[in-house]
Amino acid sequence: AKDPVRVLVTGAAGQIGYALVPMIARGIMLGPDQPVILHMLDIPPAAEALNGVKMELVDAAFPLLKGVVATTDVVEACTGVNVAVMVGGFPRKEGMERKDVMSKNVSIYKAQASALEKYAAANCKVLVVANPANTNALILKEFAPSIPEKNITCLTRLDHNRALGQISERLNIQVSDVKNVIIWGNHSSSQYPDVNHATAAGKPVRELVKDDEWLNGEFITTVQQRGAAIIKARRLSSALSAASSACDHIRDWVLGTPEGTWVSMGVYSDGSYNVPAGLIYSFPVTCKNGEWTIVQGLPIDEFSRKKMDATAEELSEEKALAYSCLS
Ligand code: NAX
Repeated sequence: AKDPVRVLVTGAAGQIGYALVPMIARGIMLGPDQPVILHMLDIPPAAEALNGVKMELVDAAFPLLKGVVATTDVVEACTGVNVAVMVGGFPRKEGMERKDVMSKNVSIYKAQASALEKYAAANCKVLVVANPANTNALILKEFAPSIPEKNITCLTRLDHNRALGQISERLNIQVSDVKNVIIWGNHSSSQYPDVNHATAAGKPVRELVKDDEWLNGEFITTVQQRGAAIIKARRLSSALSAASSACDHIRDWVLGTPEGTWVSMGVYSDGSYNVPAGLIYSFPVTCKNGEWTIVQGLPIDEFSRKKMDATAEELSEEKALAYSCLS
């Protein structure tokens, strides 16, 4: 039998946490033969709720679940973890300035970066879900210099999956037959969902849809605004789809992407596609042997270029704002 993998979920008493931890314990993130030990972190006001989640995990009697650590202590939470899913953060509340929210998250991610750097297992893979996801990941990278930058990523897989879903609905083709959409840039409404290289049942999506106006307009805004549409409908933000996509992100990263398929991940830019180096930016990637590689050489038209640059610009501004919170 395999040794258990330790998976940290921060913000585990929250909505996404509640959807995510049973998926991990059922083997959806790391595979049906991979035992796991869950480390769950939250803050003291949520300690009792967190303990309730732990009780439910015990009650569910998951065969793969070999242990549960539920704590409000960052060091205990981070010790020995192989995978860290960072869902905890400070949400924007009505009337709050952008800078105030940024400042709260910068201090959370700075502290958690230091704890991961000191106490996580070597080669720990980190996925930041909490918003502003790209910039939180960047702060985490800055304050955990000994963690390789390749190990620090943020979630744009939900946006990617949303794009697959919209194409599937429009063409009435199974979502499993749609692939190679791309989310470029920020996990925010400036993201650019790109279908120029996407296929459905092996054929180019643009040829099948035959409606460039929809693809360049409503399709893009629907994906960009999907989070808001879910909030309007549910009066709560997306949780099951976010949790499921976080599992997809880690599973593909660890176990590899299928041949001929790429996925979107927020990763540290090396300047590919003329995206400024030093931002955490969502790119198309393939994964093999536990490492992601940016898909190279895709032709980029003028329409795409503008949208890719605009979302990069927003990320540069976020980065500047985050740094201004450090001083
Ligand atoms: P909830 O407010 O339900 O849960 C957040 C949890 O984090 C709470 O239990 C809170 O006590 C905890 N927390 C706060 N500060 C913490 C800290 N310093 N250490 C540990 N835990 C802490 O939010 P939920 O709906 O679960 O969303 C979580 C985050 O995901 C939010 O930042 C949200 O904006 C972000 N999202 C990101 C998505 C993505 O695709 N990247 C999509 C879904 C989601 O909106």
